[in-house]
Amino acid sequence: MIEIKKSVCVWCKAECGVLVEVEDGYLKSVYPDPDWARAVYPKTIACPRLKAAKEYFYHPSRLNYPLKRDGERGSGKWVCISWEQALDEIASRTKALTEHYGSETIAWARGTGYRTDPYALARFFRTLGTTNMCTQGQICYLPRAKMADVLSGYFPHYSVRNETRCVVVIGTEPLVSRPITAAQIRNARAHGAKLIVIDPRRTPIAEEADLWLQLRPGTDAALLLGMLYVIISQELFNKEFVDKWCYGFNELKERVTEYPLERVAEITGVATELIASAAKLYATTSPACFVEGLGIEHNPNVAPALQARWALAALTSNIDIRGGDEQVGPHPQILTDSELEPKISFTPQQIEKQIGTSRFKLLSRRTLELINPHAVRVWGKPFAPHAAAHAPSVYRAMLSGEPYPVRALFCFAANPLITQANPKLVAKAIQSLDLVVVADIFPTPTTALADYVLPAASWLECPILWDFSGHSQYMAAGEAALPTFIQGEYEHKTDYDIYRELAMRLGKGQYWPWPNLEAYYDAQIKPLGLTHHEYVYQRRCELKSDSYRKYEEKGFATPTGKVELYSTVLEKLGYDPLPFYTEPPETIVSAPGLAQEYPFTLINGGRIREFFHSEWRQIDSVRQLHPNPKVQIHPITASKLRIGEGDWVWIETLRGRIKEQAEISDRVQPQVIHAEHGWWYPELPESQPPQQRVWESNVNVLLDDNPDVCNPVTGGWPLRTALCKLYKATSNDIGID
Ligand SMILES: Nc1nc2c(c(=O)[nH]1)N[C@H]1C(S)=C(S)[C@@H](COP(=O)(O)OP(=O)(O)OC[C@H]3O[C@@H](n4cnc5c(=O)[nH]c(N)nc54)[C@H](O)[C@@H]3O)O[C@H]1N2
Ligand SMILES: Nc1nc2c(c(=O)[nH]1)N[C@H]1C(S)=C(S)[C@@H](COP(=O)(O)OP(=O)(O)OC[C@H]3O[C@@H](n4cnc5c(=O)[nH]c(N)nc54)[C@H](O)[C@@H]3O)O[C@H]1N2
Ligand code: SF4
Ligand SMILES: [Mo]
Repeated sequence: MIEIKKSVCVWCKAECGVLVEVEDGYLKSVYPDPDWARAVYPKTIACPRLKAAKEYFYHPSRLNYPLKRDGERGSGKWVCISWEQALDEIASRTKALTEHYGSETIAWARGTGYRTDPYALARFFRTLGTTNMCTQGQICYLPRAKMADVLSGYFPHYSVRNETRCVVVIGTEPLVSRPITAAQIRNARAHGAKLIVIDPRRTPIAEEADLWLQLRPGTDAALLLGMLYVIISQELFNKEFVDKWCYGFNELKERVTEYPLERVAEITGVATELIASAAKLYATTSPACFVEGLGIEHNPNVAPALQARWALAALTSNIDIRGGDEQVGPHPQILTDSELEPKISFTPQQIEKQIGTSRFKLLSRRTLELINPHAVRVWGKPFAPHAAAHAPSVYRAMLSGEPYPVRALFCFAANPLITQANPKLVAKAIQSLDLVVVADIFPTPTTALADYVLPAASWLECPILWDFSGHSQYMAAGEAALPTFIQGEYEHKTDYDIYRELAMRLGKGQYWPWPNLEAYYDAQIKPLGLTHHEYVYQRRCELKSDSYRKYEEKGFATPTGKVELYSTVLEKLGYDPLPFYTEPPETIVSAPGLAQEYPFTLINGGRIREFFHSEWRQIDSVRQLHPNPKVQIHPITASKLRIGEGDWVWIETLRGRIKEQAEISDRVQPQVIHAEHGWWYPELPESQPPQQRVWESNVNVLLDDNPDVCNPVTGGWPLRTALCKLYKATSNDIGID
């Protein structure tokens, strides 16, 4: 029998509505859903991943049964075991460890959303009583979201509309990373919007811009402070809004006097006239909104850059207006996990034990305590309870036993051996543990170090309820299209089922009354008067709200009820309440001696259309489109170093070297190079030493995660500025080709 199921693809951040054709439980095809309501849905997506859905789902290397290590860690030797055995053994080993060391001895790692239901994941570890979550959110999305919550009472997740008159794209290339946002920007452009792009590379979106500011990597905070200088000194701000709705204008005004344009131009390398034009264009063209990305979040100046970004939006009264930085608010009728079960919160002792948050405080529960009463006042419910341990500190604790022993890691939907900075330290830390459990869809360098590898279901097998942790304009839902289990062929489990079945074995079954993920979603949307299945068929994808200037009634959801130019929350946490600029730890300015040997600035990670982080390298039809990692090098630099197009080159920093293939391009400046991230070689056997398979083209080998160089507020590690040198690989060290 052929059925058409309505699903949501989460293989990248477009999160497209799709229809899945299924015959007797087998996947026939997947294609875009023509009725998908997301505003500017590109109806004909030429998406290589979607095209390869069958190849992915039935791939011969896919994990189909639980595996138990049968040799040294990393030896590539495994035995297939039953789910019963795997879950029983994991539960009893977990119990033994928590009884001996306390539950905080369990650390957990997760990657980016939307994969593995974030609420269910958090519920599992909350019931276990451990706060030691390592999340990529620390350098992706959480700084943006939390800083917006702290300063303005809500995080608008890309609110470009046709009415938007000016878009500031900073540190992101949405044409690759967020196709829906890119389409929204182009629609707004077609309706007359202006576009300002701030990026050290001439990206395709920069080529479409009215103004492109090619700044020196890592200097965004200074650039935005320069724009504030212009807006304040030329009185381009909205006085009425500032008087009534902004807190700390005079303090900001004074701070900004430290950033006259000549100084900012010197720091950023952007001409004074261009900064002034960008400031004027932004301040005089309303509604205006920001589309910010990793150029900010992977930047050592992440916190003050975000403060300056919010000050710009506030001074120009672009907050919570249609087409500006909209404040959609959490969905009033979708229950968060804590609303469903308020009893299982962490105890103060467990919170106290979270590693790293007494030093890096933005993502701590203390911050939530400071802002949640105001969220309740305005939104009727607290902010999503994102609170993350400091991942580099947790990995160090595994090695040192300080501040206490961390002896186990549960890793769900993450591949830290490739995606975490300083991954050789991560590998050493994982190697040292007593218990390592990794749930994934494919074998990865991280599963290679596990004691138990659990075969997770993909989105094609899971129901989905998607509201982007309450921040998206959209709500969307999809149904499970394929079975998780076919006798004799595969035995996958949804992450939800894994959490639940482990929790039952650990005596925490009372917190898991819903037998499966769909039932859990039914409970979350119960106030809507629909089941999840009905939601998929009756609503599917919808805008959450379009009301504006809600602050006029209840104020902003901040302690002062105003947008905080001077942050009372940061002040209480012991940080500078105002934005400022500091030179990143490793640049030609801060480390001129080092720069003599390592003269280039390395940026990396600009998204690759075909891949999602470390995924898809084993899917042939996709890999063929982009077989090797590429490093962008300016023609002048390449010719000086006698590097030709397609040559393999070594990129070396103080921490190590990796090899990528040269792409000679004037999209970067001569002193800057851009390397790709996420690379490893699944075609090489897991049993061989990791040198070539895991490290050889892994850009994170080059990057630092030492807590001393992490941003003091967010804890983020500096991914986008490092000094490096570059030289051609000789024929002897040319491996992968
Ligand atoms: N140098 C450098 N490093 C970076 C970045 C960069 O730009 N430069 N970007 C950073 C950013 S922004 C992010 S978000 C991170 C991403 O970091 P990760 O999330 O660790 O990256 P992925 O490679 O997507 O790894 C996710 C793994 O989860 C598996 N998976 C997918 N869906 C599911 C599921 O539903 N359940 C389970 N159990 N497994 C699943 C995939 O097969 C894959 O192996 O990388 C960060 N690392
Ligand atoms: N196809 C695909 N799509 C993806 C992903 C993927 O892996 N593949 N990953 C997803 C994830 S998890 C995320 S977080 C998003 C991220 O997507 P984006 O936020 O768009 O981030 P990137 O593409 O990594 O980097 C954007 C730009 O930052 C610039 N940049 C580097 N340093 C600086 C700097 O100091 N300042 C400024 N202003 N810019 C700088 C780079 O030149 C690059 O063009 O993409 C998502 N979408
Ligand atoms: S992988 Fe393709 S189909 Fe899936 S969300 Fe991304 S763009 Fe859409
Ligand atoms: Mo990300």
